[in-house]
Amino acid sequence: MTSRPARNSTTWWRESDLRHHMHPFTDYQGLAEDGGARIITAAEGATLTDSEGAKVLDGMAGLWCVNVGYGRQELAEAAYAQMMELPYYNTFFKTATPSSVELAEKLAEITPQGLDHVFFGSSGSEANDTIVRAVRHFWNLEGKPGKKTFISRTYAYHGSTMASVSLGGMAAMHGQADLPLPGFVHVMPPYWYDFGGDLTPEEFGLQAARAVEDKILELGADTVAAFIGEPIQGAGAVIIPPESYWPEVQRICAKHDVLLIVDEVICGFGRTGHMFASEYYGLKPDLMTLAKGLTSGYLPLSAVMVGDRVADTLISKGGEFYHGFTYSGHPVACAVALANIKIIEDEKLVQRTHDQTGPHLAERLAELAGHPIVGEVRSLGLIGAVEMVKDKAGRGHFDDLGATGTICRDHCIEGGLILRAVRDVMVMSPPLSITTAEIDELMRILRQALDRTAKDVGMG
Ligand code: PXG
Repeated sequence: MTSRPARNSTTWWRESDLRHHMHPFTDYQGLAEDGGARIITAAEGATLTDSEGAKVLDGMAGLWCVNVGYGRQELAEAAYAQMMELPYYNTFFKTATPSSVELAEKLAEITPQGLDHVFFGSSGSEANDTIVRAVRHFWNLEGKPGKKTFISRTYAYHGSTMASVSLGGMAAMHGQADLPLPGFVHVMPPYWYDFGGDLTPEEFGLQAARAVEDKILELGADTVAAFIGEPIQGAGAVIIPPESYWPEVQRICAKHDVLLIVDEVICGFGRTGHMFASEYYGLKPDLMTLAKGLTSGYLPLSAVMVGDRVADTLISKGGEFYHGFTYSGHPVACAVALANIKIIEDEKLVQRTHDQTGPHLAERLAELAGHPIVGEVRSLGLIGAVEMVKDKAGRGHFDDLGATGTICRDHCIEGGLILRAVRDVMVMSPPLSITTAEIDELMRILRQALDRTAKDVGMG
């Protein structure tokens, strides 16, 4: 009989994890070959601790979500108090709970004007599925049942359920399940670095927006339900559109009576130095997706903000909306969201990101722009990216796209920093509570990782 390692030791967790746990977005054989998962046991501020006591700076705020940072007692207390009072009740069958009501009102207050109704779920994916259901129902009620197709973009990420992954523009995800579903199409993203050629960013922004109009005209506006976009494409590698892009997309959607859905799952709750990126880009969405920073990831919760036009029709003509989740409006998650928004407001985290930490990150990133392996740096607020390339002058990628990103990510981890690599782009999205000294530390480790990566690929 083989003896098993002591329970609750690193080896036991790793072995047991490999035996039973199927992780998201994971190559299971690869994980086993690497000796299993790193076990994260604790966190405070922007720093994680693993089961061997190693400290690591979390440059990703978990998965783009822990906006207020780890270790917030207020959030634990809000959850505890709500659990003692009422741990669960549903919002089906003409019932509500005080925290779900209060949160709906708060979200109507802080989101852009005209978004006054909320539908709750537990994840960004559920929220985007809800939007697909609501929008199709809306056009049926409007007497335009032909308007069913959703236009999105290559490299978009809107979730992992069948409808939300169809909205997304990730080829690898589509490939594994014969997706996208019918009725979901994709156009070029506003990614100047890759697709802009000789155009200026502003010229290219207009061209990328016109790709939306071309698609509407190709399909016929009477078949197009909505356009969906993240203000800044996060998981796509922090694609920050040229300033000309969003006003033109907004104009095109209005002209063809195509609903505009803005997915603020990553950008919302201060990430860009604005409470919502829609404020920065002057967007007036018909629907908005919220999750992640809504609770800073302390509990799962998402919200669809439904604009007046869609809400009025659903309410006045819709009858029963046959849609919902057991945990829609979960009272504990809503109580935590309220406490989380209070922290963001009380500590002026949005303003701090806008005035202090965001500009500091941008300045420090700019210092990396001259590095031989760096093609471009980009950021807005506390979301940023470093694009690594083989040919700096020609904006030319490495042949084995993604390999250099993996090397650099591993060097970051060795140095004590967690960043994500998307293709060969190092992306970052630290907690909004990060200090400028911690940003300096992040940059020190990243620069060292870039130096080592450049050497590894023969460019150092
Ligand atoms: N919309 C956007 C813009 C997202 O970034 C979702 C929707 C889906 O949310 P849920 O809660 O269903 O995961 C997301 C999620 C990555 C990564 O590797 C990004 C996300 C999720 C998982 C991994 O960058 N974003």
